[in-house]
Amino acid sequence: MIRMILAALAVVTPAMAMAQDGLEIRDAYVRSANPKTAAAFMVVENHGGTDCRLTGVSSDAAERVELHTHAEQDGMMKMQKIEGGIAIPAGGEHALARGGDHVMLMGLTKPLADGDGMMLTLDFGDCGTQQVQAALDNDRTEEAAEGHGGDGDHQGH
Ligand SMILES: [Cu+2]
Repeated sequence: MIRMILAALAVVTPAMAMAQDGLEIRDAYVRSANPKTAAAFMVVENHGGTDCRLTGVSSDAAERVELHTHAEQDGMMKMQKIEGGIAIPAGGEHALARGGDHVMLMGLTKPLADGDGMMLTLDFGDCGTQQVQAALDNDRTEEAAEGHGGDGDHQGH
């Protein structure tokens, strides 16, 4: 019996190790100000030697999932859809953070309560897909993304 369990573990482990190679998602969480929409934030790290691009996100938690960013239009910050995806350079990282890039979930299949989780599937094209669990946390402040000195940060001031 024990031998069978060990054999099963040996089969599963290599696949798990591979998933850790290259892209890593951390600090994923969701905010939702109303029962119909939510936004997800996270930091994507690329530990691999290949440039990757986040081309889309899917989730069972909403009817429509889009990549959005904030851009200034006529002196006002407005959300707009990102065309062409988000580049995650080899050895670099990109923060999806409040006031910037985010995953927009429209048409929530059910309203979210604090702590409710959802599964997001991130499509990185040739770099494969990554799944991440994100929970609703409307009280979260942006301290985890502090020191955002990346070059993905283009505020026009
Ligand atoms: Cu949005």
